Amino acid sequence: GNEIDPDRTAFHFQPSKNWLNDPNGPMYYKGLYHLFYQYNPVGPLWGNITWGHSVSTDLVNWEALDLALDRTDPFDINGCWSGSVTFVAGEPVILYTGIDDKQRNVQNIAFPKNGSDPLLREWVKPSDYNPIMVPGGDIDPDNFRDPSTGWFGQDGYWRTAVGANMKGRAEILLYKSQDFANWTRNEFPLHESLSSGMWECPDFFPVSLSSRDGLDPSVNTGNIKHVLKFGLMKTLRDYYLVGTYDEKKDVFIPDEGYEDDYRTWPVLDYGHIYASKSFFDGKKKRRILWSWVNESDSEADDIKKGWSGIQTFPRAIWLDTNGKQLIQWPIEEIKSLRKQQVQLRDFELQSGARHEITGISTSQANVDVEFELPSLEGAELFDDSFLLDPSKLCDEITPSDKGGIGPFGLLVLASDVEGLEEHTGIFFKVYKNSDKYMVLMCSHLRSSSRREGVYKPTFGAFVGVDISKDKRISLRTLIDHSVVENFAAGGRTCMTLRVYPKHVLTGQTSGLYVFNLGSLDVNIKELNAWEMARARVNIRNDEFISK
Ligand code: DQQ
Repeated sequence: GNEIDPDRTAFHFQPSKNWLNDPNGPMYYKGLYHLFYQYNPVGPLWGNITWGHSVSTDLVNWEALDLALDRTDPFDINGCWSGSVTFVAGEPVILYTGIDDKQRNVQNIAFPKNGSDPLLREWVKPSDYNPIMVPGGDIDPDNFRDPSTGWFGQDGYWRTAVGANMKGRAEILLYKSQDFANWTRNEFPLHESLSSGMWECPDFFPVSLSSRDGLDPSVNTGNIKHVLKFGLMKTLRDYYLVGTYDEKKDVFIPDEGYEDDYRTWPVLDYGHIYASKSFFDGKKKRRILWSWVNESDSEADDIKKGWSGIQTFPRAIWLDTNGKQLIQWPIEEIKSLRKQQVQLRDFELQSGARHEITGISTSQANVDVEFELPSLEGAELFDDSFLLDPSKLCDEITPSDKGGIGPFGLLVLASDVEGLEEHTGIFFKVYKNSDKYMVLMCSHLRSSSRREGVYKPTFGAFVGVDISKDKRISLRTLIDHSVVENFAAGGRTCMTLRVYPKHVLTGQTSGLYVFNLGSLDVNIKELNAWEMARARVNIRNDEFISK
């Protein structure tokens, strides 16, 4: 019908309808970017999983193609689950998990039917090859999946990493092959952990210590580290470890300082994302990451709107010069969507102030702000028990108790009426812990929507910056109707939110505010906000597909 769907996004990747989850097999090939994704072709809830497929020239506008992988063979008749793409002799090859006719997780391979078609419309799954890896022995057939992009070793063998749960121990199994078709499991896993149950969607890649450029997955020389990234089924969060890859032993060795305790590991995004996947973009020599952002409303709402799930806006990722943290930043192509801009410079945000940013529409916007602190005196102390669960500390911050330094930050998607009945807060507060200053970043969703059945958690994280040095903290926020992506301190700490404002249903516009509830005045060094254009995302175009 003609009813407006206020939750639908304008520049985030989503199919025109139905269910989407994990991003799969992203790649750049013959002038086009490809993104596949876990897709239910017949409904808005998880099930009947196939690989949806879209292409783009700029990673912003997307053309929808037909399914790349469908459930047609005994080795994937119950689902084409997550996987990756590897370039083998210049041609893309898919490795993916099939749910077979015995309901087992098996690994399969698929090849382009015609590698000279830049759209890679058809894929073949040779039955004399498939399945290429089967569970058995110590491998649980329910927990054996998500083959990573392959990498090639000095010894002439390909490798791929597969997630598995071995009686409560998470293992990233390593398989080797000379021809990419026949695979043998290595005696030792690439990595294992006792702390956390099944690891899904392993992503293993080199990162440079001296540049933001991305690296081909097979690089293992020079000034580099390796990153092992994965999703924990237990917490539905993505984590990563930085370390080295010993190619002789075929094991990943996390850097010193990591404990086998997932609560201490860096979280890729402290908000609401899962099952992320990165790839090396040979065109611009960078590594790009997508993550699935699930809905936070009810299944009934998803059925009503006919769709569920989006991808984050693509992010370039690289290793911080400290060699410890991944940095994530929306790819530069986002600038093509910028429309009108408003700006604040050296704006004094006094204690207790709330100031509206006017002049642009802010339900589809990009906000960049830098807060400057005149001093760190008066920072509150906090209990060490919060170190492992910063969201608890965030939960205790309420508008009525005036803090020391902060909370200051943004209110987004606010109903433009007195009292701000609906609003989402993204803010900072500076604490002192022993003799160290720490920046807490929080998102409050408790007042984000008046709609019922919506999950409205509080998210929190400590931002990895030394605030005592430059006394500044930056925040970049992408607002797109029902999703808000936040990047603190230049992309060191990310927090993605789902927000379902109700006020827009009655034609009300959404407001954007800067605020400061701390007792210390804060200076806004600079704020730039752009209204964003609508991208062309997966509008079915039969002419494009058949050309
Ligand atoms: N989603 C896929 C699995 C993967 C999970 C199934 C992670 O392959 O482990 O849709 O979200």
